[in-house]
Parts: sequence; structure tokens; C-alpha cells
Amino acid sequence: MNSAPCILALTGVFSFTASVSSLAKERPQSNRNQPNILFIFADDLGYGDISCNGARQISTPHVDRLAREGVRFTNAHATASTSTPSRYSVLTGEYAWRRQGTGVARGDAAMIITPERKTLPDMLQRAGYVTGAIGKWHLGLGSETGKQNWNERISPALEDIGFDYSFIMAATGDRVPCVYIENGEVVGLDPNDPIEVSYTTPFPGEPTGKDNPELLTMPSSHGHNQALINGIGRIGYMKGGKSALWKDEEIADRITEKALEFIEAHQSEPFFLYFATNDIHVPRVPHPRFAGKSGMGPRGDAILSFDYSVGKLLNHLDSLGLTENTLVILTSDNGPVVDDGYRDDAVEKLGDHKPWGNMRGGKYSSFEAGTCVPTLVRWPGHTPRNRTSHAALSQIDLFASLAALTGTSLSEGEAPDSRNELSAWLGKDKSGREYVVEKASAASLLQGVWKYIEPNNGIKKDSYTNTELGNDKRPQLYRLDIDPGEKNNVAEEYPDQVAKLSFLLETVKQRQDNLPMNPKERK
Ligand code: NG6
Ligand code: CA
Repeated sequence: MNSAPCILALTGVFSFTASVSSLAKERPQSNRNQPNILFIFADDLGYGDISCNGARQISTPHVDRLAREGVRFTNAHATASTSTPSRYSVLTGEYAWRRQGTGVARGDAAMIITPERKTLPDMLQRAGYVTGAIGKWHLGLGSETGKQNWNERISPALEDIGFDYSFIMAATGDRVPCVYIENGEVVGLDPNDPIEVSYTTPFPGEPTGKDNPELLTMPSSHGHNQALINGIGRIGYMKGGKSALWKDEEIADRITEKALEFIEAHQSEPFFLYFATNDIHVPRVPHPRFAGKSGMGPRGDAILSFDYSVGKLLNHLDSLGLTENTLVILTSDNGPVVDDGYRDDAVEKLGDHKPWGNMRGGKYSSFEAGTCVPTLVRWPGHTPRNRTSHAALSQIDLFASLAALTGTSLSEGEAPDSRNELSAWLGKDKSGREYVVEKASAASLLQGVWKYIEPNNGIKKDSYTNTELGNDKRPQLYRLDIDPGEKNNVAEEYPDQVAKLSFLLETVKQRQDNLPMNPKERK
């Protein structure tokens, strides 16, 4: 695949600058030509949840602005259909399924990406970027699961894996501890009211969703009956830290405000901001100014809240004069789910809205809606305007593509599964990746119009979330161009395709897919 000449030229300049300045000091001098990178990572936002992808019952004008001013992708994939593995892949450039312990993490999980690992923000630091992570984390903290002392600075934390600044929620909105953590320290903690967290044992005297249902403002539909915080049952038990507890309806504003501050503080150096929203994950508790506004219940209101945050960020770039020099990438960690464990009217008020677009499955699923996520990229002057691209993208490639963009060389073993697909991510190359690997219970491989799902013994449908998981004991093969809803398994009609794709999937698993291991040779 050919990279556009201007990119090659730019890359050359960047490499030269980076290597010269790295001789001078450890952290290379900022290069003002390197674009800022704003990565907006929505949570559980479905392909069909935004109006530029066809939603009619809900309007997302700020997200749509990115589509108008940049490229909208129809075939872009998260590597997994849940959060922790999907985020792991973005930040390490390695498929999460290669490692144990990368499934949906507890709120007291130890750091899943350990300090010796080479991460995307490490790489961008080498390129001279200031790096920040704001919002949902869900990749563990500290060195030992369940052993963090939440009342001291937690170590290791994000600063040890490449982030100069962090303001995060440890895991998810529905997992304790329900506090913000800024640079490893709980924000607003009263030392006289220390925090204790347990994922095994309730704290005597503390209310729980299970024992005190009368205190719940949002009843759960499954699980979510442990610590009872702000009237909402959570996963995990927690005690103390009352002054530090987040207010659910303020999370979007709080993290967006922190993002605006980060951008403003670093406006004159290249910055990388990993902005991971809590919207539209459960519990969906949007600010009162959005409550009831979508007509679709809290799930729809959370989409409005997400769009509002995007608008705040884009307007901020405008007002600081940074729009031209900022690459904005907006995507989601996995596909949509309607009822994800709280009775929040999402099912009742869905109406004709289709969070999964014309695809099958959703979050947790091997079918396409699990990983084919909304994806928009804008870098004025470098991405075409108002372009729709059907190129095959995988978030696994962000690492090597951003390395190419910034002229940063990757060392042996760094981001092992990531390839430079910058030209496709910028809307130039029309075909993109040769194949895409996705993982739910089963692994799938997508190549051209074909999608193969490996045989799997898992249950077919998750009755709690009403999700078709895509599991089948037989191999599955779908032709996505004529069957985007994966309704007709044509594996028996095309045994050669099944053999070809299953072989390719196995070779990827064995890391023998002809990928040159010398990163310089990666395309
Ligand atoms: C599930 C939770 C769900 C959500 C998910 C992780 C229950 C019953 N369900 O176990 O609510 O938290 O984990 O979502 O507890 S993710 O987007 O962070 O992967
Ligand atoms: Ca998610």
C-alpha cells in the first residue's frame, strides 16, 4: 500500500528532528510541526448511536461535525467487544488475547500494563509529546490485586507507563472505588475517613444494594447489588472516602473540564490526550440538563452528554487556535448494549433506534456490532473533508500509525501486533488493513467481504443483556457485503474460504502471519 507522498515527506522531517534532539537530551525538544493528538474514546457507544452513522431518533451535532470536517469510517474495529482488552490493545499494540488477565478488570485489579512494557504514550513521549489520560481507565492500578492502599499515592500508576498527567476513574462507573484519582492520588480524600475496598467481603454496617433495596434510586436488573453509593448499587464493596466520592451526574462535566485544562496548559507543545469518557456506560446518570432530553431514557441522554463533551473539546481547540494542528480521533471501546445491568428504561424507550446499525450482536459479541465501532478522524489539511471510508481499520494499528505520524521508530518487540496504517487512518488509502482480528468469546477474522468466526462452545445468547454472542460449535462464515447482519452462515458452501481464513487466524495466533518482526519493515 502506498503512503501519500506528503506523509512520507513529513515523516522524514519528523524522524530527523526526533533523532537529532534525542541526542541532545533524554526527552526530545518539542517539534511544533507535530500535530497534537486528541483521542476520544467513548464507552459502549454503538455504530448506530450517532446521527452521522444514520441515527434518526437522536442528534449528535458535535460528533457529526468531525464527520463533516474529516473522515467517517464504516469498517473500523475495536480488537475486543469489552473494555479492558480493547483498551489494552490500543495502549500496547498487542492483542489482549495473547496475555492472561486482560479480561474485564475489577476496580481493585493490579496494573495490567506493567511499567516495563512499552506503551503508546511512552512512544509519544519519546517523540516529544506531553501525554495525558483523563476519564475511564479500567486497566488496573498498583502492583497487587486487592492490595492497593487507596489512602496513599498508588504506585505503579499511569505515570509509570507513559502518562505525564492523569485524572481517572479506576475502572468503570459501576465498579468501586467511586472516586477520581489524579496522578495516583484520590482526589478530595479526608484522611480521617480512609477508603477501604474489597471485591470479596462486604463491610459490616455499610449499606448494599442487596440488603437495602429501598435505598436504590436506580434498581439493578442483574448484578450491581454490592456497595450502595449515591443510591446506585455497584460491583465491589467500599467503605469510607465519603468526601471523595464522585457524583455520577457530574462525571462528564468533571472529566471534560480536566481535558480542557490539559489542552490549555499544553497548547504550545505537542500533546497527546487520551480522553476516555464514562458515557455511555452504565450506570447512565446524565447531568440534569440532559435528563429526559433524548426521549430515549438515560441511555439516549448519555449519548447527548457524550456529544456535548465532544463539542466542548472541539470548541476549545477552535478558541485556542489549535484545530488546524490537532489530529482528532473519536471511537468507541466496544459495541452497544441496551440493558447492561440497571433498570434504566433503555429497553423500554429504545423505540426504532438501532444502536448496532444494520449489524448483529453488540457488546460481548463476536458478531460485527460487538467490535465495528463508530470512528471519525479529522486533521484539517491532512484528512479529506466530509469523506466516508470503507477501509478496514483496527485499533491495534493506532500505535504504529501514530509512530509513523510522529516519525518515531519502534524497537524490536514494541507494539508487536501493530502496523502502520496511517494512510488509511487519514482517509487516503481506501483498503486499509489486509485482515482484522476481533475477539469476544470466540476469535474472528475479517478479510475483504468475508468474516470467519471460529467454532466455540459458549452460549449463543446472553439472556441478561439480550445479546447474541455469535458462538457456534461449527465454523461460521459470512459475506458481509450482501449479509451485513450475519444471518446466513455460508461456511459449508465455501470450505476453501473457511480453510483460508481459519489458517490465517491460526498463523496470527502463532505470530507467523508474515509480519516482518523488524518494525522498520512494517509497511
Ligand atoms: C459486566 C457488568 C456490566 C459492565 C461490564 C463491563 C454486571 C452484571 N455486568 O460484568 O454492567 O460493567 O461488565 O463493561 O455486573 S466494559 O464496557 O467496561 O467492558
Ligand atoms: Ca466498554
